[in-house]
Amino acid sequence: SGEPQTITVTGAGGQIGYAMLFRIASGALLGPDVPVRLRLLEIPQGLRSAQGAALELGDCAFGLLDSIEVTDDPARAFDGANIALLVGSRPRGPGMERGDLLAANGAIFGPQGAALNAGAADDIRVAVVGNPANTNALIAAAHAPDIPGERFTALTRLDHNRAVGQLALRLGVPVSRISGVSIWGNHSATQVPDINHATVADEHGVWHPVPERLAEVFGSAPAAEQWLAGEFIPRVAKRGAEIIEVRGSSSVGSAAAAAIDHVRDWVAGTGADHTSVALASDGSYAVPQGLVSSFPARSVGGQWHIVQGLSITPAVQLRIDASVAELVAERDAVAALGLL
Ligand code: NAX
Repeated sequence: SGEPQTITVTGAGGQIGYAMLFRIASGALLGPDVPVRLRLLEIPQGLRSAQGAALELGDCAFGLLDSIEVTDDPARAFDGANIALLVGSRPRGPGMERGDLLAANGAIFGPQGAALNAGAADDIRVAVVGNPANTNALIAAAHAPDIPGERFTALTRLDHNRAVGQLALRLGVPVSRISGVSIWGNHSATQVPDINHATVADEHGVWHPVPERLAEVFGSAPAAEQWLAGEFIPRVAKRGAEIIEVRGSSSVGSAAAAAIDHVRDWVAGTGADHTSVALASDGSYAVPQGLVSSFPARSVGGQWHIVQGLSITPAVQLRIDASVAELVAERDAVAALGLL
């Protein structure tokens, strides 16, 4: 069996943390051969809840679970961390201005970035789940000058998985027959689900372009476009609100599953299909360098590589421009607050 890996989960006393911990400890993150050391970081109000989760994890007698530690000290939590799942954040309260939200999260993600910089393992990989996820990742990275910027990512895999799920449903195929979906931009209502490079396998395993299949399903290409703009994109972008309405509580299990997919693919590789991940732009697709934006990406050799050379339709480009503009505004706002 492999060397134990240290996995730090922040907000571990919250809902997504609770859903995530059992799967991490059972091997869903790093596979059945890698023992895990869990570090659960909470603020003082959340400690009891995290301690309760730790008690239950012990009761599972997971063979891979090497140890669990619960703490409210970021330095302790990130010491030697190989993987950090930054879930705890300050959600937007009623009447809270965007500036207040960004400032409150800067006060969380700045110090956590500094603690990662001071103590994390050389191979640290960071996935930010807590919203506003892209900009929180930007802030954390800015406080970790010794960690390569590419190690800071934010979660858009839930949006990606939702898009795959909705497309599969409409085409009447299992998700395993869908490939090549992309999410661009911010993890927010401006996110851009893009199916223009997606393919769908028929019952013989032959892959067909999704835009062509949709045009067949809807009778014409314009009718398919109408479905994409009027139903598919808003449904994916507003799925969180739909879940709250139906379930009476926010997305928890699917968010935890997406975070695990994100890290597992980062470590183990994506194979032929690409996925979506928010990472610091290298200037690809004219997204300003350094901005943490979602791209279609493959993981090879433990590193994300943005899929290059995709042709962007004019309609998608307009949406990407709006989402990137939102990210630039968030970055400028946190820069003005002195958080970068
Ligand atoms: P909860 O409120 O259940 O849990 C958050 C936990 O974080 C709480 O226990 C709180 O005490 C803790 N916390 C707050 N500040 C902390 C700090 N400085 N250090 C350590 N812990 C801290 O929220 P939950 O439903 O678990 O959601 C967590 C975050 O995920 C929210 O910001 C939410 O908006 C975000 N989401 C992001 C998604 C994505 O796709 N990127 C989707 C799901 C989710 O909405």
